[in-house]
Amino acid sequence: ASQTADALGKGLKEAKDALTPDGETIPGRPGSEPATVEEPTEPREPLPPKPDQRGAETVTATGAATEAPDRARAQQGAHLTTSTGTRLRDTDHSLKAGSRGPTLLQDHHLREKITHFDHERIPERVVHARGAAAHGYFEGYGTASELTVAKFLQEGVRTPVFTRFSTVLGSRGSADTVRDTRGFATKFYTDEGTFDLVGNNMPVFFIQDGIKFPDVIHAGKPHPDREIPQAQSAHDTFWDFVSLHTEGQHHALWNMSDRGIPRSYRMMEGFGVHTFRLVDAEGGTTLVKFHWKPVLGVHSLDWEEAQFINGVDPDFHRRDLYDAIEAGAYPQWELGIQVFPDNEEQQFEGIDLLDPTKLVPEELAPVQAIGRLTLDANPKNFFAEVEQVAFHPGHLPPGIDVTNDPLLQARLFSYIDTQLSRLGGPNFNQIPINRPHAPVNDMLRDGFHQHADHEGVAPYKPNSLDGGCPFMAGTMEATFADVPVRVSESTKVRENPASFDDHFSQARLFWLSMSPVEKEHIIRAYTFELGKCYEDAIKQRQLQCLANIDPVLCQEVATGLGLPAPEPTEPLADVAPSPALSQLNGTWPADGRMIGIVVDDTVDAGELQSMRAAVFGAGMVPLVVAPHGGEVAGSTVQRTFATARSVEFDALVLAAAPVPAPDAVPARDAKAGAPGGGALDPRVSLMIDECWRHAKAIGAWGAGVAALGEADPSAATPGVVRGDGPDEVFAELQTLLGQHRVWDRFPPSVA
Ligand code: HDD
Repeated sequence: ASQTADALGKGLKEAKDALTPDGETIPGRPGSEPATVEEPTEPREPLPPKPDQRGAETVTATGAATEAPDRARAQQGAHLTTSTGTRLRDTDHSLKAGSRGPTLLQDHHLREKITHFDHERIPERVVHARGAAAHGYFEGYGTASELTVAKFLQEGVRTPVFTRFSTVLGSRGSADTVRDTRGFATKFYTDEGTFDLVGNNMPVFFIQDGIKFPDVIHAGKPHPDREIPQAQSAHDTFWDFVSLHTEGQHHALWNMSDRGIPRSYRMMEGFGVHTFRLVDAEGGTTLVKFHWKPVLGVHSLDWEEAQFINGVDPDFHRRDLYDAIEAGAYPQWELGIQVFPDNEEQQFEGIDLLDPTKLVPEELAPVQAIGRLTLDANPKNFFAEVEQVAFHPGHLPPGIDVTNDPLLQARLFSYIDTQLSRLGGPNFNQIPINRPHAPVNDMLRDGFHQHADHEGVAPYKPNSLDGGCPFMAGTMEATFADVPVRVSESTKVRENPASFDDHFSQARLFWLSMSPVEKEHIIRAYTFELGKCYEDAIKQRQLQCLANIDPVLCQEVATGLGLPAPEPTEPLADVAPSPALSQLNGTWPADGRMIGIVVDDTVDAGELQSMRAAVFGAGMVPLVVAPHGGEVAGSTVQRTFATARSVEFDALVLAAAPVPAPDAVPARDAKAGAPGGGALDPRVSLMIDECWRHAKAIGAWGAGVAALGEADPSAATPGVVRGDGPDEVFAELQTLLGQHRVWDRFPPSVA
């Protein structure tokens, strides 16, 4: 409690530092000194990383041994040097023939500095270009031990990991909260070789065969002539493709649902999508689908809110992940598997397990937890780690294998190939973030960016000159062994099995599984996206697809577009809903949520302290929002009315009803003469209005109740809490936050 109280007196940064799960204060950055205005002039060693950061593990290029920590550091010594270690006296002036003369070609430092800068950028990923990542660890529960020999899944085994989250369509500099699928890729540095689980936050994909990947991505990316729109599917080429290529309809429906706009990377599910094969100690096999279940639950933004955020804070998800980890609110997921028998049909309850446009409802095959992922450290260097990390679905440890899913098969080719141009050659697994933690002896040699200094003369097998080394593993040792799966068909064909022709039944299953609120959001999303298309023919073709999914969905979207709703062209599938697909089915921890507290200079210091203490005590972050910076009632102000926007907060608390000071703020902030202009500062009424529209909990006590009265005359509005004091108000807000949003504020228009 005293640590919390201490933290209350400090700014946001320090306050967050205090928010470790066990309540301990994180010490300041070791070796750092308080920031000074002057640039230090005395040479000194580089500062170590901040406490919340950790770089790639310092194993050697071949993973064989650990380097001495000092040798592994990128910056050494106190002095500026050339890249070859010669100390420099001046880096501000090029070498010239006289102070007004031309620059001399012999200035090596100038040329080295500029040349390196000119080549600082590498090609961004062709998909998933924008992302954020964190280090952490995975602990196996041992519950999968009977199904797989994979050691990292055994009970209590702890494996370092690096997880990168991403959007799919946008460029590296695009915004975080666009409507899109999110990548969820985890690199497990296991003792038996690296395992990459390269999944998404949706369990199905747009295409059934990887040969169509360039088609779907060309359709989703900006138009090739003007390169707009950026990072979104709300345009003609995307809807042209998915309305013609109807196997994409199920995934498109997931994108139009709230899953397309997650509240946070920390609050997303992850899916391996494909069916994988586990191999046990006797060589027996089982088919599985991987699931990541977030401890914080699955939550989403409101679409209008997501659009605002793209302008107000395009780095919203990246910031949220880094801030939470820095504050000690470490995000966690459980890894789970759905288990199916590995028989010749590769079907389960009539669902084709090799078709990546299909999911298996959890009601038919429950997700069984097999381990836990914790992300507990931020990257030290974004480029070195997040940009250069290279995942590959074929990076598999003993005990996990692929299936014949034709999408997965094409991926097995694509991911090495793309790194050749993105990371500039075949040695990308020697980049520190990609280095395996298992010993490596691979007989791969030379090539661009070779960092390993290989010994011996015989990188071939068989050899006698290097004593026969490296040797093949014996039958009793853990190796990656190809499962002798019978290949059922031996004729070469370019075709899919007939079961792949069902494109609508699971889209209907997803639709029917949604709650009324979620259905309404889906209708709005389609109406928005198709409303952004120019071609009526494309809108009509997509409406035809919606008719084959559900007539209500089709009719509602058609009404919004002002177009007739077509009749279905095939019978509606008779499917049972899967309640597990709905996000609105429980209460969840609210760790790391942001609570905006609106104050002014009239606020009671003790009450404000109580509210902040209550928010901290619940593992959330209070942000004091005031008319001016500095301090109010002894508390540091984290946001002013000029810098705060409602979208940053999960709930808003009013401790005051700030009145505009006509002389102190520009006329339009004083709302003077505006229609309906009142006594409340218009920036505060906007915050309240937006929080209300976005179904966020709003609380007020004391003078703050008057602010609510003006913006929301209906005392009965759900999720609007009026109380006598801060504790009472916060207790109710906490309950509301457990359900994420107050959706019952707006009765949905569909059943
Ligand atoms: Fe892919 C990146 C996920 C199908 C080709 N993909 C990439 C990333 C994720 C996924 C999360 C980013 C990894 C990172 O953070 O670096 N991709 C998927 C999922 C798919 C899928 C879940 C279907 C189930 N992908 C897919 C196909 C192909 C590719 C069918 C090609 C045939 N994907 C790539 C790529 C990328 C990539 C071009 C771009 C950058 C990279 O690989 O390293 O190779």
